Amino acid sequence: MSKIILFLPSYETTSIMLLPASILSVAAPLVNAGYEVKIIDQRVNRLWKRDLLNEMKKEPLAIGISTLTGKQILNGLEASRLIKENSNIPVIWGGVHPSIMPRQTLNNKYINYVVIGEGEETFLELVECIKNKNSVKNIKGLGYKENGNVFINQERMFVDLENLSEMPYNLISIEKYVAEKSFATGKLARNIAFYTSRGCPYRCGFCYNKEFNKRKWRGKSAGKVIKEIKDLIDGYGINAFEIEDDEFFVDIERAKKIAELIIEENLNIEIFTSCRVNYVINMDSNYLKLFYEAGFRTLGFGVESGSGRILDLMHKDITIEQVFETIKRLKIAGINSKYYFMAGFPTETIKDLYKTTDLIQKMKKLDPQIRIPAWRIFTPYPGTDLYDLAIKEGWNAPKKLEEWANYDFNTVRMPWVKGKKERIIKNVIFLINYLEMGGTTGRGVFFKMAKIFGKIVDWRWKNHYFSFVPEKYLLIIFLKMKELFLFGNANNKR
Ligand code: B12
Ligand code: SF4
Repeated sequence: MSKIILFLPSYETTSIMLLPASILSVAAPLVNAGYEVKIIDQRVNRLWKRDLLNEMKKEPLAIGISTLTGKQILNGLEASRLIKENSNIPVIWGGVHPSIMPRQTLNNKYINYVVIGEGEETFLELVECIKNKNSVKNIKGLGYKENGNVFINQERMFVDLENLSEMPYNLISIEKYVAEKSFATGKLARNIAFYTSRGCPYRCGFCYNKEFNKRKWRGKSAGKVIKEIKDLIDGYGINAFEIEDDEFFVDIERAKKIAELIIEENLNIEIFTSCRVNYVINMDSNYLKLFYEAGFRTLGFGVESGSGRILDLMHKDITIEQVFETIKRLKIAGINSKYYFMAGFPTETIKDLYKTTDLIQKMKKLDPQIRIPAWRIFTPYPGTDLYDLAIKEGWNAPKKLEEWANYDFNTVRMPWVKGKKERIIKNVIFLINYLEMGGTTGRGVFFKMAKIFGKIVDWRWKNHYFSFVPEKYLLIIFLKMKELFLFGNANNKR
């Protein structure tokens, strides 16, 4: 039986251990076609080097590596170098980053092929060609090198999600990816990442979707989604699902049908997924009640900025009024909500930043229970509209694959984020994290101490006084102590 290795590099930016969905999806059709697939997930395998070298001795046909933009690139390159220094096995890169930057990726000497876009069909065809020593020039969705030249073949159409093979969970130790807490409620549960659709029709200027998914949303049917949920319940005792779709609610009738079937079949599960505020304002109370009953206990929303100008710049296509209305409606429905923000957009002024902090304050006033998980730093990912604007505003885009390794959401690296602006952003990020740890809303002795700081935070928020935060250092010590006492074992938290 021919062998294929699939490698998922670690990203080091988080403690979350989500299912390695990218490589599992690519593995599924290979398994069906009779290939032996070995998955090495560097995030959960400290002995990955030993395992990779051992598997390479069994002469696999090819090794596939999956990467997003960011740290995974560096780790993926380390693995690729190891492979090339010890063998002639073809190295194939796939995933969001190589798909958007195929030429730059192929310019790296350790990489032979790039699979552009969804990998299920392309990778299988490539592996068959490698096995039979056939030409790859007609494989749609593939980039390759020949005589030192890079070639990019014709584009591939999207795969039909309805006909995709089941995820081959038997290739991994699934327990490594089951969290002990429901991501929707934080209660004890068996939580797993889950996917029901791909793509999104919106056009947010910082998002990969426009380039990667061409604004085309594709969803599995409600019946298929329910079958897959039931398989996870029956097979692995899962009762909490973190739906990681780009946008679950695009086809509202499908979403409604899924909710109805969950209730009808009495599945008794909890669900977290993302949504858009403009969807909620089109859902009446019956709709929201239905989703609550089906177990949708938390919804996540990208709001990004409190400045209308910045929202327009990024084509977010939402309004601040919709944000307030969403908070009110979800509060009544009993559904928790999280709102994600970003800072450091090109042309963003300090006034714009204050509009965002003002908005956060108003939102928290409307419902103190809402969560603001983070104020992330804007990063110009390749293939996005704001990427071009960032270059116009003076940012030097990476010229080589490895230079992209430093790009994630958490680092201030844009030339316009400096001086007072940088101080404000960094301090607000810190203060948001503090508020999120229950600083002003919790109970107990630590929280009482936190309340004193909470008052200062409130004052800062009201007066836009963020550029100098000396008590930050006291808070850091305090939070470290609190973490030590209260969250000593907190794994899988986000
Ligand atoms: C879950 C998730 C995470 C998880 C884990 C991701 C993981 N690798 O397991 C966590 C929360 C850790 C995470 C972290 C980050 N994420 Co994230 N994440 C997602 C999310 C929601 C789902 C990813 C997923 O599993 N999709 C399902 C699978 C089936 O799709 P896929 O991965 O694209 O795989 C298909 C193809 O790409 C291809 N393919 C993929 N790999 C391979 C390999 C081979 C060999 C082949 C042939 C094909 C192939 O075939 C697959 C099947 O068709 C996506 C959005 C989305 N819905 O896809 C964002 C997304 C991937 N994340 C994104 C970002 C920006 C990040 C962060 C940088 C954010 C941060 N905190 O800094 C970090 C990056 C971590 C790092 N690299 O350092 C961006 C990526 C942009 C980019 N240019 O890379 C996305 C697209 C979100 C967005 N809207 O912009 N993320
Ligand atoms: S709504 Fe979300 S998934 Fe869709 S384009 Fe905007 S950020 Fe991307």
